[in-house]
Amino acid sequence: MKAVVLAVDLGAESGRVMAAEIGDGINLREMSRFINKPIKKEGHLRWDMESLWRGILEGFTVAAAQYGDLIKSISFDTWAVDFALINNEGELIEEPVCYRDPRTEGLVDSIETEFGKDTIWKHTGIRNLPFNTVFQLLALKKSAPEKLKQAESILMIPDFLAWKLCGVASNEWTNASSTALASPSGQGWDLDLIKKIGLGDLAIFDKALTKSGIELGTVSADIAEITGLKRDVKVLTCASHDTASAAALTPAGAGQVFISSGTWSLMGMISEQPLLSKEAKEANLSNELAWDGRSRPLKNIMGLWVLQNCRRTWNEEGGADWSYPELVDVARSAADVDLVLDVDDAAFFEQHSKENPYADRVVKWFADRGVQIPADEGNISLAVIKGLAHAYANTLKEIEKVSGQKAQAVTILGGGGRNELLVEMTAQLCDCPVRVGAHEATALGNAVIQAFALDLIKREDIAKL
Ligand code: LFR
Repeated sequence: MKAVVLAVDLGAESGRVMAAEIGDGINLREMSRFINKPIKKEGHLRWDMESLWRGILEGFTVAAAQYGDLIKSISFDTWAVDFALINNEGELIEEPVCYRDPRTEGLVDSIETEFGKDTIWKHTGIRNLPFNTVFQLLALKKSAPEKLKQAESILMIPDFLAWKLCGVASNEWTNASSTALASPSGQGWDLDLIKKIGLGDLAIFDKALTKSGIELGTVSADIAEITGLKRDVKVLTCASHDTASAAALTPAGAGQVFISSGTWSLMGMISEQPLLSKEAKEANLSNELAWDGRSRPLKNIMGLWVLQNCRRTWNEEGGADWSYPELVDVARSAADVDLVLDVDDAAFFEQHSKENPYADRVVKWFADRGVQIPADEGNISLAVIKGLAHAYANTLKEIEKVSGQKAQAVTILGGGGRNELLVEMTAQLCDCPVRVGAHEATALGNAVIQAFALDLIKREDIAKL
């Protein structure tokens, strides 16, 4: 083993600190794993940053005890679009709000009416998804403009965690590209757009963006003391948007389509240029940035979120204890129906709640279309998994059309690859080979970019992992 890098990888359901042992290949070992559960606080659904930070420090402590001097660097990747605002005293202005909070309701319509339907797309290559940072900032401007005025930095969640670890405030470019406020080719914040939509008087956009694989600083004295990490451990940027870290593992070559399948399913490709045609816009593709500055056109599909929340209905309300493999087993023996569940229906965006139980929404979706499905775990799970596989196959057709390229293969990266029924159904529906890539793709991509930045692996080896 030549060295160890620590990949902190937070997803919407759980977070983990992984130690990546770098030798001839890369081995990931879990140092800590913790639940991520947003909490309702001061009127909004917020990420519980304190409890996440505790889980992260626990992982650092375990890793420091196990690997000592071998640890060379740390980097963070998380979901995108959410942010922390920091004032000029270096304080957090408020706990970051979760993108599933309904605060942006109605804002897409009002921005489209005032500035035209395609303004944001034309500037950024990003589609108008209501949870995007741009709409969250506009919501905050309406409800608490003083908070925005006080802010000196906007830090996306991984930027914020890196800042807590080394004191350096930066805006890593893959995550910045998800805000719908930056140019699609990595040149930085789009100040014309920012001015046009009324956010131009803010101090938060005066920093240049930071590339992936750059050294920000080293671990602070306080954290070194608490965890046992050495002071000279570097804090690096990886592709801090989790999907961009996973997409770094897309096999090289033309026609390679990835699905980063976790809470969301992000289906897309790596492209030399952003895809900005009318067809790309109509297919609702967003041109986010890849770690190396190329483009990462992709589509958001609601993903395993739907199954995760059905499971919450059964486990939290019904007192059951279903695991995902058990749900796949009962789905296999359920009766099939002809109608395909639209997993992207807006009814499925908000998380499960006692008042609006999630599994019931699936049954209702069918009932609204004249089909009664049995309201048991097997039938509902089957409907969800089948609906997701159909969403993948339909999106593949759109990607092929927009890119003008026949897909050579689809690689399912992330936890979704463990769901054998989903993989089988996807393979049946897609007109090209479907393969399963790394299950821990977001953490692995994070580690690989660190290893590349430290000169421990070659660029051409990244796509082979
Ligand atoms: C996946 C992901 C998606 C992004 C969504 C919200 O974890 O990062 O790429 O659209 O979360 O941030």
